[in-house]
Amino acid sequence: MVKAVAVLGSSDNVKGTITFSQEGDGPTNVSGTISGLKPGLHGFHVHALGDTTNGCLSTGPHFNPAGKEHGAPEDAIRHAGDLGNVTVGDDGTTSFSITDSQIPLTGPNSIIGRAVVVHADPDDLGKGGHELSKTTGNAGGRVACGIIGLQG
Ligand SMILES: [Cu+2]
Ligand SMILES: [Zn+2]
Repeated sequence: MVKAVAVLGSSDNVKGTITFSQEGDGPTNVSGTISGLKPGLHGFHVHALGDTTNGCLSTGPHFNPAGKEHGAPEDAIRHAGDLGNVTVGDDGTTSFSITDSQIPLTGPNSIIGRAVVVHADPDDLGKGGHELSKTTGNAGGRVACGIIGLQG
C-alpha cells in the first residue's frame, strides 16, 4: 500500500487535507475534507506541478500525460488529473471519497510531487461550450491547493 497526503493552503480561509492510497496496481482512493468554500460544486483536479512559488497559479495545467482534452472522470477522453467536482454543503464543508484509475502513486505517471487544486466554480466537465471547457472545464480561480507528498 502506497499512501500520500496533501494539506491545502489558500489565500482565503479554505482549509483541507486530502489523502491518497493505492494497493499494488489497483485504483487510487482519494479521500478528503475541505472547509471554508462557498456552497455548491467546485472543480477538483490534479495539476501537473508541485510548485506553489506563486501560489496555486504555479501548479501548471491539469496533469495530462496522455495529451488528451479535458473531460469528466468517467470519460474515455479526459486529462488524468480530471477528478470532476466536489460538492460543498451549506456549512461550507465537504467530505468525499473518490476512486480513480488514472492517478497512480507509483510508476512513470505517478502524481507524487504534483498538486491538487480546488476551484472557485463548477467544472463543466468539458461540456459547457465555453472556450475554456476543453482545457479547464471553465472552473474559475484556484482557491486552494496542496502538494501531494508521500505519507508513511
Ligand atoms: Cu484545476
Ligand atoms: Zn482537465
